[in-house]
Amino acid sequence: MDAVQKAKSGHPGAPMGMADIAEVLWRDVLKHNPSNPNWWDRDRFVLSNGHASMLLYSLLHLTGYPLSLDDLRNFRQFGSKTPGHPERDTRIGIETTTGPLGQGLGNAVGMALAERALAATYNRPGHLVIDHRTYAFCGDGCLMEGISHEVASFAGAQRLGKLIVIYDDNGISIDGKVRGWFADDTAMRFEAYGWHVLPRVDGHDSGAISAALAAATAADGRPSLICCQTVIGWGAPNKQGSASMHGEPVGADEIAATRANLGWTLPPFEIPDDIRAAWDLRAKGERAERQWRGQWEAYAAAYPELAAELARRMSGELPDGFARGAHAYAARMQVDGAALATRQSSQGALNEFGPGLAELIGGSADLTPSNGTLRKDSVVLTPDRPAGNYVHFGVREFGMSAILNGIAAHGGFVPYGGTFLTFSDYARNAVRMSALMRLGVVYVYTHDSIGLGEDGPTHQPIEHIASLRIIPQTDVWRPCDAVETATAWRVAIENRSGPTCLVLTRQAVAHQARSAAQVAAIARGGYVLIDCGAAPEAIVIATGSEVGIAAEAVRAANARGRRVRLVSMPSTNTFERQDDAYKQGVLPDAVAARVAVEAGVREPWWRYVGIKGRIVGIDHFGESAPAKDLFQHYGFTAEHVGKAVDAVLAG
Ligand SMILES: Cc1ncc(C[n+]2csc(CCOP(=O)(O)OP(=O)(O)O)c2C)c(N)n1
Ligand SMILES: [Mg+2]
Repeated sequence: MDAVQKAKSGHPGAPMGMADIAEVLWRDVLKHNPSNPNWWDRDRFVLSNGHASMLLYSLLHLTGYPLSLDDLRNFRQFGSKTPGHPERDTRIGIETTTGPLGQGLGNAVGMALAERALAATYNRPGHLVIDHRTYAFCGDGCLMEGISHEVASFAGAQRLGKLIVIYDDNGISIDGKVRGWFADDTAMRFEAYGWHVLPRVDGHDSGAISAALAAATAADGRPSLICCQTVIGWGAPNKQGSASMHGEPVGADEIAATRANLGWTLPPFEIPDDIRAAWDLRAKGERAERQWRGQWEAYAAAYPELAAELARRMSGELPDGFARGAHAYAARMQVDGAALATRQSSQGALNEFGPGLAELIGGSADLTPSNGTLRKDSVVLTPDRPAGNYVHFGVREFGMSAILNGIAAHGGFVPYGGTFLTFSDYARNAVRMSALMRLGVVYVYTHDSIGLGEDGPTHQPIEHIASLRIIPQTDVWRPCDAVETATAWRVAIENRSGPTCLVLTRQAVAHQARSAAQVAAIARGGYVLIDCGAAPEAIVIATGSEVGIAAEAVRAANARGRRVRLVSMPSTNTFERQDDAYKQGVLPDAVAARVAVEAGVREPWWRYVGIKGRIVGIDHFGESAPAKDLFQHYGFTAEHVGKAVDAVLAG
């Protein structure tokens, strides 16, 4: 209340309304060590209703995490550790970034899935080195969001028994009393998903909350939903229960009235010693972790190899030799010279890398055969096979992506998930959250252009590649053959600080000849694929399935005595990070005659071709027809690219 007032912005209502619940959960139930927020076997806590951030910050401060009173005073200020919505920072106990309502629930489902998979893989009889729960708070908003259906339905089917969600059932959202727009029977809804539901718990009665949490933690393999009836802004005598408590400072008069009502006589940001002592959980947390360390040492002595692998995975290090093996694989693909669809090459790379990467967990949103996401070493993860490494996410692109974020945030995994590129925007905000949190999630997006053919414009991405490229801290790769695909997968797996989108074809593509140096240059995002001996007169830049077409055009022009260079540019984001000398070496300023070729909107390419350049792209929707006919009709042919080259050469 005081921090929101000081910031003159924020959301006091949910923190005040959920304070009684939080007190019981954080002080009595949650297994955590404020002195070591990164202890692997801590319970995970997700504040899905992220607007209640001040509740989380208060809990972290009071229980002894490195978050000071000054940090609380600096709520919502530039550079503070207490931004408007919680931003993932495991040094201070914030497990995931929340605020976009509903996604926190998806993250929590991913964390619970990750915990169960690790426990099933590494625990041994008498050695429960992975044994924690995932708790999430959510509000009406989270449960109105469609994604809550996706992930709750999935969690029910997966029987994620160590997931406990606490619903802040206060009947209020921003527009007022929710009854007019949210009249679900939430308890029945979650029962229908196969959850263990504890309905109508008084969220201001510590005994009732305690009993509900005890029942939830004792549950029988079903995830639990505790529906807590609360009053938003609890304690503010004139404003509690009203929507005005949601997102406005309480106001000086009402704050004074609240102090009087609660019998709180101290000024803002003053915490009496006895209360501080009662909340300080450092000693308790250290004891809990110490006990766990004892178990860990016994485990490591009994199972040294398992312990080493688990420790490596939790540290985020890839196995020794991964890079070496992956480079050798790309070299082998160069020699093989197979002309496959890049989605098939992607599956080949997964088959190659999977067996040596215990952390590689993946799946698809019900497009497994199309996405090529299943590997030779895949074992389908089910409640009966919880140590599996392949997840059927069902037709839930957004849910899948938020779950992948949760798996990545939990630690111990390199997660990937597939769908058609055109449905990436069903999931888009979760991709954005991967980027914002710098989570190394790999998105496998197949059927990447009108080249998918007969399924027609609903399924043919046009603007998607461009729109993914502009998400900050996100790498998009659109490889042109098996060699570029192998490299793209390697760098995606190596990239543990942001998402990678692999954009792959449905249809077969040509194999490109390369020297060893060219194979090595792929990882720079853009490189000279075909050169012309002397200084080029023109440069063609192409990606993915259009590289083969552009190569034909460039070869034809050079055979006629022109000097045209072909640059393959599988990842513009990666190319942009190269030093100027490298970029100039590939795309010298002196060569202004340029053509770009990509079966997507032309927008991203102006920066590379300049206003006098030409772009062979597609700025309108496609049509249902065989891919060959569409490519012909819309100008993705060597002949048409050749004409564009002639045009730029003619100035
Ligand atoms: C995806 C998304 N849409 C909209 C918002 C804006 N928003 C923030 S809180 C909120 C209402 C939430 O209601 P509820 O969860 O009941 O929170 P309470 O008012 O009870 O704290 C809305 C619409 C958001 N944060 N995320
Ligand atoms: Mg509400």
